Formats: sequence, structure tokens, C-alpha cells
Amino acid sequence: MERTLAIIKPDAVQHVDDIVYAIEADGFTIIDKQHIHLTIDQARDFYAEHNGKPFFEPLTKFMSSGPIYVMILSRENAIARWRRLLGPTDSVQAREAAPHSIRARFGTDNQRNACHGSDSRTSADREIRFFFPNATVEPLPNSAQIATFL
Ligand code: DGI
Repeated sequence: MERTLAIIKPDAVQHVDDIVYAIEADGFTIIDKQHIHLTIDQARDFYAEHNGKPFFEPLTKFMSSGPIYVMILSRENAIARWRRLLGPTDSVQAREAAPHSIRARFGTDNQRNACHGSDSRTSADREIRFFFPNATVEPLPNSAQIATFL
């Protein structure tokens, strides 16, 4: 089973029940969760890869503007499946291209887009550790474990 990090952003926390329903209906298991209100510095740290882009300041201000709901999701192919359920980054575009997606249903535009999802295995590992430092590490495949001990 693969894991990914999901965040319900400040603009969509009032829809947490509907979003959790959509997540579970799509076959995910929520293996940990927490409400948190990020400081601006924590938001900057989380989105460090976007530092320098024109939307970095408004994005980090938005992400620290109110409580968020963070979840570790698990299922086969979780990273890609959660990105698919999210839809395109811009909620306006999502309503055209994927009207049943979460960003189409609960987001507004390309910043207030309801939810976040990790975009790779590397970022999922980093982002899960960012919010859940005590999360158990996923077991390595057998071949990798054997290689470690050779
Ligand atoms: O992985 P995504 O969240 O789909 O998109 P991303 O990693 O390219 O960008 C991260 C977040 O930054 C995105 O969810 C919303 C915000 N963002 C991205 N592009 C823009 C943006 N915000 C504004 N205001 N303008 C943008 O062009």
C-alpha cells in the first residue's frame, strides 16, 4: 500500500465531512489525521519548493489564514489516485475538465483550490514527516531489504 499526504485547505475545512466521504468512497483508508493552524513560517517551510514564484507570498499567507485538516491516506497507487480525485490545480479549470473532482466541487480558483496532494513518492515521504514526525516508515520491498544487508 502506498501513502500520500492530503490537506484540506482553509477555504474547504467547512466541507471536511463531504471530502472525507469522497476520499473513503474512492477506496482510501485514512491512517492518521490532525487539525492544525500553520504559522506563516511553517507554511513557508512546507511550500519551500515554490519560494521565489510570484504566488509564494499569497499562497503561504492563505495557508496560514485558518485551520487546515491534514490526513495520511493509504491505498494502492495512493499518490496518483488522490491527485486524480483532486482534479486540476485551478478549480475553474477543474469545473471544465473534471466536474466531479474535489477541486471542482469545493474550490474557487488557482489558489483557493480546497485540497493539497503530494506529487511524488519523495514529496509524500517529506510531507508526511512534516506533519506526522512519528509516522511509521513504510516497509521496504524485500529486495531492497536484502540489498541493505548484503
Ligand atoms: O500540486 P498542485 O497543488 O496541484 O500545484 P502546484 O504544486 O503547482 O502549486 C501548489 C499550490 O500553489 C497550488 O495548489 C495553488 C498555488 N498555486 C499554483 N499556481 C498558482 C497558485 N496560486 C496562485 N495564486 N497562482 C498560481 O498561478
